[in-house]
Amino acid sequence: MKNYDSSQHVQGTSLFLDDMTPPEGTLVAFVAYSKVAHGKIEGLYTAAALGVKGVKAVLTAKDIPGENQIGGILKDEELLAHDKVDFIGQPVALVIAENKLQAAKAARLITMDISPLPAVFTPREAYALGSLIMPPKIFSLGDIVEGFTTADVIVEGVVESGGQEHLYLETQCAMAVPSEGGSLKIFSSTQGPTVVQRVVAGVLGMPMHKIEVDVTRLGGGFGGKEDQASAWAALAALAAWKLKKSVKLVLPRQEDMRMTGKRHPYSSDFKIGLKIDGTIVAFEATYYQNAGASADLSPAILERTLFHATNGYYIPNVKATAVSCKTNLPPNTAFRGFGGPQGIFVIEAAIYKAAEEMGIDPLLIQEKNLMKDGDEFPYGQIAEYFNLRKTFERACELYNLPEIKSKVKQFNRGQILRKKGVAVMPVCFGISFTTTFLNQASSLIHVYTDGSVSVNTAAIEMGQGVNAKIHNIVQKVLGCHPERIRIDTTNTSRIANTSATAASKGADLNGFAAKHAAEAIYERLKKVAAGLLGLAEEKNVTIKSEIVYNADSPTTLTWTELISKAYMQRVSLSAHAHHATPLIHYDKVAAKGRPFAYHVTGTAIVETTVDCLRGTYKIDSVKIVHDIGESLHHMVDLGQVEGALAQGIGWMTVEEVIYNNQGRLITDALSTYKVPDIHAAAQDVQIEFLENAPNPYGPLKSKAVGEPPLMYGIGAYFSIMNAIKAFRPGETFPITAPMSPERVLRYVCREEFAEMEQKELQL
Ligand code: MTE
Ligand code: LUZ
Ligand code: MOS
Repeated sequence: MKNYDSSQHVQGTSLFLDDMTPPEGTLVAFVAYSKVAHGKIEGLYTAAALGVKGVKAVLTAKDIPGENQIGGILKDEELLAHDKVDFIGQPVALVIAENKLQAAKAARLITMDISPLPAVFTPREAYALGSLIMPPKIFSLGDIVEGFTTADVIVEGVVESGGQEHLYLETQCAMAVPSEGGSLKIFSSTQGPTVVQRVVAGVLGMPMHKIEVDVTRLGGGFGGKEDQASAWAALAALAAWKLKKSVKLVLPRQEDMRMTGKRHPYSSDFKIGLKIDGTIVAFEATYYQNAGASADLSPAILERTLFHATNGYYIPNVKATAVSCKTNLPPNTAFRGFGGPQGIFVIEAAIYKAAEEMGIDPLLIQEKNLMKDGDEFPYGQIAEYFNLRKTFERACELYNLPEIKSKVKQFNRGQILRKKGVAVMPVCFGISFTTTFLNQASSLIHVYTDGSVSVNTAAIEMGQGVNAKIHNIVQKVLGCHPERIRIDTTNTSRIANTSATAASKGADLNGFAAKHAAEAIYERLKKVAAGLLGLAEEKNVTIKSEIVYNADSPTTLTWTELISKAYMQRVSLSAHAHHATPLIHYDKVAAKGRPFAYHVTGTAIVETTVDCLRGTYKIDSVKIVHDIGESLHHMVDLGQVEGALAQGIGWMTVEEVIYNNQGRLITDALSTYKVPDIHAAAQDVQIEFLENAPNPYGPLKSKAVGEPPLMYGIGAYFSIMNAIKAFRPGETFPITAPMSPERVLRYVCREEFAEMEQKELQL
């Protein structure tokens, strides 16, 4: 079984929040939300809802005892709108009833008088109106003006990338259980238990120590629950506090899709300058981020876009400007890659367009400019244990790129209506929270007198296998049998001040913390064992498979005896440890430093076939060489690379978040929002982990895995584009993602569509 909890999952015995048996008399909450994208609330009518059988209360902003505020980076987001609404789906009132049906019915009966205000939905419109989340941020290296004067070729263009729905299988949910003295225990489907604790404490005007947040596991988060789980927990908590009853809130799928933010759509301008030999001498880009109605994590996401403006290429002169634009849409939020994919898509598009202009293969430009160890990023960090070029060369050799390309050419010569494309996608992703202080974690380990072990950390299990990894680490250190070790729920009373499980740092940070705690206990056990064995010192004592060894010879002392003796000798069998990523620092004003512990790199080769009559396509194969350091768990890491790849292909090719001109989400169900299914997935996925690449900055020499492989999906975009260009030689196309079948059809049948549009206009 690949995961720590796989066998429970397949037996259906794993507990997700909505499966837990709620305390007797638990009430159910439903949210009433704005149907207008921007406007002033003139009236809010709740009488009809209160008349529904079983309804206990309807709560509004007026009922909040503390601050009506859930913003993290900026305090700009109300829990319940009090006089103005800023997007369709914004919570305005909360209905609490005995059961779901009553609550849902009552929520529908709440009506609002809202006088509309002008609304804006695209980032460039918002920018023109001066509607910004914060002032623009600029990154620069070298001299951009001077850089362009040395270029032989200069290409400019526009790149559009779309949003993406997280579509975690478990929708947003929380349950609040009141306890003694006004304190509350909150069960929440959150990646950030401390975020929830802080927000709930703020909303209720209580100290954080009265709020205990507990998380068993998530049915997926993908960033959507890094900052956006707190509203639902705070609403459940508000109701529980008010009514002195347990309250559960589970968003139905459609409401989750309507009310929560997604990956940020970006609209970007680029200008790239190159020497005739393909050397990039200057790169300039401006990113307009569609932040939605409040800041959420947008400023940090924007910053990560800047960090990834040059992907893994060395460019001596760079100017990257990023603008977070405030629009009347749900606040967009963290999504696997956190702004990195949006930045990487732009530089890859610039390289693609430059290659088109120069009449060469983009591969030549990519290859020419790949960074190597010792090169400097625009933000001042030096590449170390980088391996990007190694993965690139290895991928080209292992998968025989020249042969792949010649087969594609041959196929295209022999076919009229079907064309193949191939693209190479190098990826470089910085590992650490760019907000330096978040790079800390702690762990609390108890060994009980029977020899069983309980491990607590800040890590949230959301399917990514962080528990399996931490389990492996602790087992390796302690030397007991794996079955003895239990990873406990993530709980703010046991582990305080947690950073969200995000930025791919879950296993890194918590793995290190757990390792430190386990080592502290192990050192004490060695001392006890040395005493029991009559050895002068504990230096040569080890524990392997529950047997105590002296030097390399087994003794008769076993794990359970040792634990029991240690307890009798009054030696502590518990340890708490803290880990803070060493060496990292970042000066936000100078925009220089060493923000990342290290980088994850890799290269994918993506082959696709386009049906040029129908606009449909297939991802034939994705062949990857990926740097994982020394893997903490081979199966889990393979699963992460495959999953991230599927999600990246989805973002780039099939998934399309569409709002109408009133700001209403029209892709608010699985019938209208297409996610990659088995047909969209690559038919052949091959993954090799780079060999002999120990990473001294990761636990047990590993590298983080969660987010970086998503960006291999960008290769699918350019691969399909290449197939289209084989059908329409000599033509160029705008770079707009997703490359949906509809868009492919428009590209391959350009004249036909132009004609139809002309006819429609005449009608
Ligand atoms: N894998 C699964 N199955 N479910 C998820 O929700 N989230 C991704 C990634 N892989 C996710 C996942 C995201 S956005 C991140 S940041 C990392 O997992 C977080 O976990 P880690 O830091 O432990 O890798
Ligand atoms: N969250 C965050 C993240 O707060 N800072 C980050 O740098 C980050 N990176 C990726 C995903 N979540
Ligand atoms: Mo992941 S976007 O860092 O939760």
